[in-house]
Parts: sequence; C-alpha cells; structure tokens
Amino acid sequence: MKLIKLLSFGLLLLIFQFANSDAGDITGVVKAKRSKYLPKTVVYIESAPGKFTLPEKNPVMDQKNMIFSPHILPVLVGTTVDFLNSDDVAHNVFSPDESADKMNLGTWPKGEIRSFTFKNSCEKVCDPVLLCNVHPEMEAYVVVIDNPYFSKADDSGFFQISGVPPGKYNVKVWHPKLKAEDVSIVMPDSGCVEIEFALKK
Ligand SMILES: [Cu+2]
Repeated sequence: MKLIKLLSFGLLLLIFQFANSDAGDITGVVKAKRSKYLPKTVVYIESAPGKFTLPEKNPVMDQKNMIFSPHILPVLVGTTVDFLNSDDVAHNVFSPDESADKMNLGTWPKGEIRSFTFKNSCEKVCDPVLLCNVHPEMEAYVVVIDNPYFSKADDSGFFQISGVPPGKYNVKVWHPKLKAEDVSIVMPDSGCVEIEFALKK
C-alpha cells in the first residue's frame, strides 16, 4: 500500500513537472510587398542550447510534375531526407560546389527513393539550393538549421515556433530572394512572444 502511494505521488510529481515544463511559442507574421513571397520564408532561432532529437520519419522531398515538392524544406542538422521520384522521367538531385553539403545522388527512375543526410547547418555557409541536372529549371532548397526551432510561413505569412525554452534569442529569416532584419527576443518561462518581419530586397 505504501509503495503504491509512493508511486502515485511520484507520478503526480512527474505530471506536475511536465505541465510546468518551461517553454513557450514564438508566433508572428512575415510581410512582403507581394504575397507570393510569403510561403517561401523560413523563420528560425539562430542558436539554442541543448541536444535535439531527429525526426522519427525522414522528411520526403518529391519530384512530381517536374517540380520539387516541397520547394523549400527546413530541417534540423543531421536529418536524412528521402528524395522520391514520382515522374515518368528520370530525375537527379545534386547541390552546387559552394554548398555546405556538396552531393550528387545520381539519376533514378519513377518510384525510387535516394536519401541524403544533411550534416552541415546554415550557420557558416547558407546556400541550400538543390538542382536536377536533367532539368536545369528544377530547383529546391533544404535549409539546414542547427536547432529544431524553426517554422515555414504559410500563404498569409503566419508562422509559429513551438516549445522554445526560456532565454534570449536572435530570430532570423531565410528566404531564397529577400532579406529581413533579425529580431532579438526574450522568451519567458511560459507564454508567447509575438514578432514581425518585413521582407525586403
Ligand atoms: Cu529532373
């Protein structure tokens, strides 16, 4: 009986701690002159302490109807991306010489997947473009970030980064064409910090 009481007390403590786990959200909006630019924006924290777990399932980048989908894929450094070909024609995936993760996965037919692990984050070199050497007009971006606190903006420019531990951070924006000034924030023990970015040339 005593043991059960002790155990349930322990469980209660655990639940209590979990409910009070210090973390908050960064939410906000990205603005640009043309709304077509908005969903190409990745908002991320420049650096955050801690060891991070990789996603259980590899994110997939498909090649379908002669385009990479998604066009822009933000990932945590160390993530393996599965590159699928869903077209009747053969596609290739390679990154240019100046990329942080230089690679060429070769050319493969419909239904096949080739995988690549991105080991270098955007921190030093950020030229995350990927291309298909069979179709020069095809391009995509894998934006490699060294922490899991990132979010892609939606069609309206809204973004949400969840579970951010308390602390001082520099929040950045990556965009294939435009730039925005960094925003410094202080994340409290819980709650939400709202910020805004203005994309410019
Ligand atoms: Cu192609």
